[in-house]
Amino acid sequence: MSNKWTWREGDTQVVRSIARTAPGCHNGCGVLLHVRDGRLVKVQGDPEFPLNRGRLCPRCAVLPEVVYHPGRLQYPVKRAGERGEGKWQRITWDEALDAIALRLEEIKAESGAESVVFCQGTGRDVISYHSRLAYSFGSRNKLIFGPLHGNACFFPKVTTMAALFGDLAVADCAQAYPERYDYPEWQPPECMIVWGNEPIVTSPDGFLGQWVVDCMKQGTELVVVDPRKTWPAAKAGHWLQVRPGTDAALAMGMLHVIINENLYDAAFVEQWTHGFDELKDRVQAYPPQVVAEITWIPRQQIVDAARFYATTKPAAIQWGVALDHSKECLPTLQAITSLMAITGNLDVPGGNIIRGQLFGMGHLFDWGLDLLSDEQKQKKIGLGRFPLIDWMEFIPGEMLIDQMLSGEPYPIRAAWLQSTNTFACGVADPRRTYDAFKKMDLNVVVDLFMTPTAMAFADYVLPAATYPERDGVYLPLGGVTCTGTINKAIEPLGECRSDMEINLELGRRLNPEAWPWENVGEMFDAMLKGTQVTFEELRELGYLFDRFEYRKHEKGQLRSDGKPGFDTPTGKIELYSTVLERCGLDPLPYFEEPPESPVSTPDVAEEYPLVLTTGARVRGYFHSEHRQIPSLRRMNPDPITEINPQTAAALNIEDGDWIIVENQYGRCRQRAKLTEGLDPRVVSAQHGWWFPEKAGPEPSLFGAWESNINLLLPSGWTGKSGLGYPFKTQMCRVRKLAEGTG
Ligand SMILES: Nc1nc2c(c(=O)[nH]1)N[C@H]1C(S)=C(S)[C@@H](COP(=O)(O)OP(=O)(O)OC[C@H]3O[C@@H](n4cnc5c(=O)[nH]c(N)nc54)[C@H](O)[C@@H]3O)O[C@H]1N2
Ligand SMILES: Nc1nc2c(c(=O)[nH]1)N[C@H]1C(S)=C(S)[C@@H](COP(=O)(O)OP(=O)(O)OC[C@H]3O[C@@H](n4cnc5c(=O)[nH]c(N)nc54)[C@H](O)[C@@H]3O)O[C@H]1N2
Ligand SMILES: [Mo]
Repeated sequence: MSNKWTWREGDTQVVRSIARTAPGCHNGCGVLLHVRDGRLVKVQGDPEFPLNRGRLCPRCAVLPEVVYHPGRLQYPVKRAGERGEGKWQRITWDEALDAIALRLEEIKAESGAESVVFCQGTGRDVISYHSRLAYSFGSRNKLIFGPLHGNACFFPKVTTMAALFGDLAVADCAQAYPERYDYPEWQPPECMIVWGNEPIVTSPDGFLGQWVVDCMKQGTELVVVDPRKTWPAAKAGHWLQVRPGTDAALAMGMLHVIINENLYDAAFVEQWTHGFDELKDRVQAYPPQVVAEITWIPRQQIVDAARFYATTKPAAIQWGVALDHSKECLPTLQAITSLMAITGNLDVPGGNIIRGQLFGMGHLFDWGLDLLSDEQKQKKIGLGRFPLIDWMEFIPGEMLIDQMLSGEPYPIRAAWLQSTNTFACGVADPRRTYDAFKKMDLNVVVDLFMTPTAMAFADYVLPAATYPERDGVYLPLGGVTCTGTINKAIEPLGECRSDMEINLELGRRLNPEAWPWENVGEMFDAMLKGTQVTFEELRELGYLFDRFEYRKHEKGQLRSDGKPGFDTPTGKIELYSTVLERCGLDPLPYFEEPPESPVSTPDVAEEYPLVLTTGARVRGYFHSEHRQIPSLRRMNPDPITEINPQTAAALNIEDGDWIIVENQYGRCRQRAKLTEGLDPRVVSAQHGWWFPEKAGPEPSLFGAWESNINLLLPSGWTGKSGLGYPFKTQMCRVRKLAEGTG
């Protein structure tokens, strides 16, 4: 890099950093933080950071508005009235941490460490420290990465790929090299399927959507599978407008075409895959005509897209959370992985590249696991219930809520909620979650703002620092192999502290031996142990890319025994999965109707005729965050449900009308947005809505009961594998909200 990490420009100090959390984001984009008189005045994309090359999302660009928002929590508080009354007493950090540690120790002495659960929402920067806090306390009951229900964010993909080929693959946009598109061996995908994903808006799991646009400029043609006409869908050579929840059928139909028309890579299949004949037999049940009826996609479009993907080399698949958001998502992900494999697009330039050393992610989500005794490890909720995910260092959220309510097989008594707005966003069936957390003896929330979750449940609320207010280690999420430092640019507001500092301070009180570091700097050195640089050295370097190569499977770089092949029991990519078979699951992919749909429950569909997909992300918000940030709120002032004009007209709904979206589980209020880009039989509703401007105390909870689409999503629908949850496949009806009612 040309400059050091900080320098002066006139009256401005510029600090080079990596955008992570807080506030929420999945990624690490290089930023230049401009500071004048100790105040953050401007954020720019860092043109020299290889991943984003100077570009930023609007949420990053308005960072000063978040940092200096008058609603920021600035002091630790303790509940002074009843839970939900909104009465708080300011206390010092020492008082707060001492009291929390004492109470946690009491609960541990009475009921065991496992009776305390550590919750975190989607993959934010706090993951490693949160994990270590749980383990060092003695509890393996930990939720990280995503929604509380059903392991339905990113990790289903990690698990499926680990089972089928022992590693993690991502679409190759040259993100593995600092030279990026200039790296001589890289070539752009000629075809990219964007499947159940809107990368331009979401940049999910460390994959930046701008890379798709960069590739398009270099000739990549898109195939987009999405019920909504998104920007990539509008630009795609093939847009497959799938019925929500039927992606597995589509993938099976594409496999049918590719296999029966001999468009697969026969040499690759022969040498590197296991179970092709069984897969071939299985896909015979999915001829394009049958799949067209299931998915609502015209037959010829399915055939054309399958042929295009199979005959265009190289071809990549970039997939999103919509595929995880069905009841049993494993077979969908399995069928799509099979598409990558039989076309020979895995581990090659411009295809889906394999990260290598999947378990190198270690520190990210299991830091400190070695601190747990074997006995405590065995007490993890759900162990043995879903054998495929036993190795995952998080618990099935659904089972947690059950256990919080029932106390069986052992009581859950306290929750540490760090970086999750569980109640307003992360769960299906918020009523049940509300009851469960109200039962706890102790709830601690660490957040930036007073959220509905903090208001409803917290006994203590601790104020977290945003990323410009602190140092940190950037560990990549997903397939990127670049590490760097987050560099503090300004002093924290009030008494805010970084999550890292909070966990170090509390950890020290609970288990000093597990937190031997004098300060966070020493702790970061320990985090970076595997990289052979210290935190300060890395800060000077700016970033560090792992060595990355293509065709690792040919060179024996994917298996611990050093032999060519893949890290699976057969040494090959398992189209027929022996791992799933051993777990009591179907070894081959298949399609299953969503639990409620016009096909599986025609009686429900009679009353609630519209298919409801929820939570398609919007640019200005990260889940339930940012509703209080004026320039972001202006981009999307109200909760939106998208409806086809034809459907709306029949219901006398006009663009901008307030409507009720409802089904047998619940209802909420959103605003209609009419769009031709949606099938008349489908509606798409935003998630994560609450209103920071409304009253906080119960019963309002910042209006979190009013427009919360998750009230329409039932609990109890985890599938056999434990992967997936039907966030995107419900049924509903909509009606116009009469003036003055609600
Ligand atoms: N209906 C529906 N529901 C969904 C989804 C959907 O598609 N449809 N998607 C689901 C998915 S995939 C996910 S991942 C979950 C996400 O669910 P959550 O992760 O619970 O998302 P948020 O509601 O944004 O909660 C994050 C909270 O943490 C705070 N925060 C942000 N960054 C930090 C930080 O670094 N430190 C601390 N201490 N606090 C921080 C924010 O202010 C916010 O209050 O939602 C799920 N819910
Ligand atoms: N701006 C912003 N970015 C975010 C987030 C955020 O809240 N805001 N959240 C982060 C998190 S935790 C996650 S998990 C990622 C998720 O990011 P994405 O994977 O992009 O997920 P979504 O936006 O939920 O949905 C992507 C697309 O899937 C489509 N879709 C809906 N139902 C179906 C279906 O059944 N099948 C198919 N094929 N497509 C369907 C939607 O119309 C949408 O266009 O984004 C991350 N990035
Ligand atoms: Mo997520």
